[in-house]
Amino acid sequence: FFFPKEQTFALIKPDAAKTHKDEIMKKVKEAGFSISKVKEQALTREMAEQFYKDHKGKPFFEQLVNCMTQGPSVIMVLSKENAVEEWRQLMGPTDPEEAKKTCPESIRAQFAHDILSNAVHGSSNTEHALRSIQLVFGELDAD
Ligand code: DGI
Repeated sequence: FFFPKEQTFALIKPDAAKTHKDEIMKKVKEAGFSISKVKEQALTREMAEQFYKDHKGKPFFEQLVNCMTQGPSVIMVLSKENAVEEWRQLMGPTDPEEAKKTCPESIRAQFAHDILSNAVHGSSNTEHALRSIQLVFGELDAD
């Protein structure tokens, strides 16, 4: 039987895409993820707002959207068993200071600048992942 692997939506944020892309990609592969799709592209405001719509109205929302749209991100679809949860584990806690204490091997412990420019993004559940994948890759596939 063939069991399709779970997919998640993952992204290297613009500042880390400039400075730590190769090191982060290496960790992705070493953790056993297959990179099903990848492209480098600056997010539109619409995309950033969709990924973070749960945070709309919070004091850091504007800054977050600006940070996410300021330059090209490395945008990926990652496949692995339990991909959504495993990618979030590899990212580590949102705040890099906490990440350094509790998950020193995580991407954020090693490459995040601060809580906002924290190197990577990943969907929090399979439904968000599917919606984000469609938003970024869906329409282009039809070309
Ligand atoms: O899924 P995560 O990125 O780990 O975390 P999240 O969904 O709670 O937050 C999304 C992004 O919003 C996070 O990567 C950075 C930003 N953020 C979250 N909490 C704070 C924050 N930014 C600031 N400045 N302060 C916060 O408390």
